[in-house]
Amino acid sequence: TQSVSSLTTSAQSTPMSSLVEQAKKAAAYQAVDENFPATAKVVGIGSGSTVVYVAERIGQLSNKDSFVCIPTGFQSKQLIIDNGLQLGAIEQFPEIDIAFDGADEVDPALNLIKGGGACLFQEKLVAVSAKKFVVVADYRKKSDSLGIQWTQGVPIEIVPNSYAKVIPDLKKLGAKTVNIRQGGSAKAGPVITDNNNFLLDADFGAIKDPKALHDQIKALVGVVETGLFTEMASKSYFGEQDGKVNVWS
Ligand code: ABF
Repeated sequence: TQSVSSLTTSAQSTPMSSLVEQAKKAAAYQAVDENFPATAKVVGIGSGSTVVYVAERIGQLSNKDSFVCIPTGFQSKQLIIDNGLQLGAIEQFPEIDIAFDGADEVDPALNLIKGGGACLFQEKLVAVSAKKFVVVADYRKKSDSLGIQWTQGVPIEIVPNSYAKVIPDLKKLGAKTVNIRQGGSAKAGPVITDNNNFLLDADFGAIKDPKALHDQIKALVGVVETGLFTEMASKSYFGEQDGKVNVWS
């Protein structure tokens, strides 16, 4: 078997990994250039590898001392600091002018699956607190229907001692498999979120109605939040393999 990072496209000999990197950067730079309000005072910075380029681009703005940035997790906080941006807390700045974040999967109605990076709660808090929420991604994240491209399941944050109840409840709602996300090795044990919770990954196959599924999951005792983000994003920027950027709105 060949690892993804060593694959090359047949059209050109650019390694797949650098095509993806270029796509992420192109999407992020264009999203910032087209959407960043000159008068922004509070800016949400999401998590993941595409947002790295969002923070880089925002860090190049000459007025970067005139706004604060609200993080969605530890990595996000580091990105803000590393790019010379002012760090703020959402408790202090609950009204966000614009937020940028990545996604694991995006459908044409701009429903999202997020949480592959385990920061979904803070990401959703920032997204719903923002007047405008812009998604940045590469071409692999586009999907006709959620649950098709992202096959690891819907990330769901739960209170730790509720898993034995929530897992069968999710299966009753139609989940084919539900896994407690593990920390990378058998010895590591469950991933612990920034809020000291567990994450479940529940595979529902193709999701016909993301909002309805979110509502059903959210109603289960023990569930803190789901990685289904509906009616939040106003635009999604996808970097393509040919270097262009596709915008869904
Ligand atoms: C965060 O980072 C998550 O919600 C999502 O899981 C992930 C996307 O990361 P990347 O940009 O690295 O694909 O936005």
